[in-house]
Amino acid sequence: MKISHARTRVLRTPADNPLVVGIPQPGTREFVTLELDTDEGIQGVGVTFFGGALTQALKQAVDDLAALIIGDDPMLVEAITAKLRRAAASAGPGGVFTLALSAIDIALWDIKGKALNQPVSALLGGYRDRMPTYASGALMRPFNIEYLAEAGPRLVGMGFRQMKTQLGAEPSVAKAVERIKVLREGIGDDIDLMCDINQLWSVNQAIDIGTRLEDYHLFWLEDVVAHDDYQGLARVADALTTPIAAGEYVYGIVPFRNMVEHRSIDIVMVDVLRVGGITQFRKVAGMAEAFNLPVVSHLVPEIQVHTMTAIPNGLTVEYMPWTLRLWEETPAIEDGQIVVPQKPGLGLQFSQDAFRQYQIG
Ligand code: SMN
Ligand code: MG
Repeated sequence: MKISHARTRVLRTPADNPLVVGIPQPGTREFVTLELDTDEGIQGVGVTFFGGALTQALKQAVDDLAALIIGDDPMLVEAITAKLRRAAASAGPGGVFTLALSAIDIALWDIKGKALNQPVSALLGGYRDRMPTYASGALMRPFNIEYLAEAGPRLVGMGFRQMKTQLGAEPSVAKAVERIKVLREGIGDDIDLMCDINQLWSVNQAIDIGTRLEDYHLFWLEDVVAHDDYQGLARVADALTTPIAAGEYVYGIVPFRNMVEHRSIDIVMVDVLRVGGITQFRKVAGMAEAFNLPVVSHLVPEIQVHTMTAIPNGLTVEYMPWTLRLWEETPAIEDGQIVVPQKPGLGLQFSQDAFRQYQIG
């Protein structure tokens, strides 16, 4: 089998989240999609984003990389990605290059699954056919406390057993603690509650506020300080009983080595686009396993359901619905668990309606 053709598009969608009810969500998000064809009629699909103002450049990067692999055997994923790394030279290892590479890597795994008639989850290891997932993007930092009091129980009513909120913009420590108190009281003690700081605290703030939050039994505190302050993060992880999660902001696999070596994190969060695709995700998962650490996924649940259910140390899949409208059908959620589609490959097909409605390039 040979790669025969690549087609990329830029889609601009509304920046909403169906898990948010009754709050206007202005703005848009942009995604780059990839359809990678082979001479045997099998097509692989991929997606990438985080391009910001460089989204057109990201599309171009996917086009330029894909042009280099026309004629290559799509089953040889490591050989292809190694070739693309060499070709990109010093445009890597992070940033637009890696985001573009990830779209190609994801499409190659989709092709491999379709060619071998197996879901990608099974190809990668096949540990289970479903796993816990948590509602994300629904209890955000700008939303007021009255909204949190309503929205937390509403997510429980929708069947979620886990959910994530955010802190980091409150005018006082007391206001930060109050938000978590209200949420915990609303959802009860049996629901897992995570909290994302998105790098907004200093080490001292993280230890101070984190200590005061211990009573509310958070499932994890995420990205409490700057993502590359591995030693600072380790001080926080050491000071708190609450598990510390991080990893979504780093590019490639090497920063994970630094985080686990410094004992900066208790939970390894992997963004499949920033890490370099499915191929690199597996390597980080293995590294985490060697350190007895669980792995959690970041964004694109429809893709991460495969990476996460393949591994023995997967903890929970982030159910952030941003990309779901790009596809005809996405993985089911049953009893708070995300279910692996049993179709070959990723089990995903781009929605032609989404292309018609949202394509801008
Ligand atoms: C997040 C980061 C980037 C984009 C969307 C959401 C957030 C998360 O940190 O963990 O979901
Ligand atoms: Mg996060």
